[in-house]
Amino acid sequence: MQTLALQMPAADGSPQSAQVLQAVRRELRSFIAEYEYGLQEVATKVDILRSQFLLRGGHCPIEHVKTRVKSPESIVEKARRRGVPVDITSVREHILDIAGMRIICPYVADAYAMADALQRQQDLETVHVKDYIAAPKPNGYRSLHLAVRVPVFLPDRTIAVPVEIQIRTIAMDFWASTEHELRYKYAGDIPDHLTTTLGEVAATAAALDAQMGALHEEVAAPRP
Ligand code: 0O2
Repeated sequence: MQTLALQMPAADGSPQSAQVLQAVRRELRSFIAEYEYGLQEVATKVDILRSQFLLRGGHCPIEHVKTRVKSPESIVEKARRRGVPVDITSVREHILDIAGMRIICPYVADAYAMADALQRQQDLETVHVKDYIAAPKPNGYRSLHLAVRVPVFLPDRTIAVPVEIQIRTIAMDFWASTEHELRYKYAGDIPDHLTTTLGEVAATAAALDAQMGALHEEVAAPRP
């Protein structure tokens, strides 16, 4: 069961092959369901944090939240790209972003505040933190990535489900969405002149974040 391939075997029309297909479908459904449950658990935590920030009447560091579970095709593609065997056991262990949450914040300081608020939660195990805000990728990508494991209580056992939480500002998200679309359009090989433009826009977005952050601090400070 645990080494079942993540891809559908070819059907040959025989009753045996129909049974195998049905078993693979069931296994795949329950594999994906684990990640959906993990996302629900983390989404509840983020909802509670948002509600608390709003109840306190101050600034809310959460602009909006998106979640997604990677499609089986995309899991297989990532496993191949990383040299991970395409079976459930290996994928479970090595691909940590099957469940993904994106938290969009107004300001850079909010992104770090959200990361701290989540890391303080004792039942969330932090697997790693990648700070692409402090150290942006060469193409200009900025974001804070937390890979966590969240406990999910099933009827007969508890599982620790990996969830990747990407935390970024509105400006970082705007840039990343367009860069992602361009990467998709050019199948990963973005033409040089667009790569240059993306680099320039990333610098503009970083400058905007810095200026908006400074203005927000001014708003929060007592009036002289
Ligand atoms: P999708 O469609 O968002 O799920 P990898 O670099 O992916 O082999 P790792 O360690 O998972 O390995 O990388 P990392 O740096 O933690 O990034 C994982 C995710 O961050 C990506 O998932 C993207 O969502 C996002 N990301 C990372 N770098 C970039 C970038 O340069 N541009 C944009 N737009 N997004 C980025 P996937 O699986 O690539 O895609």
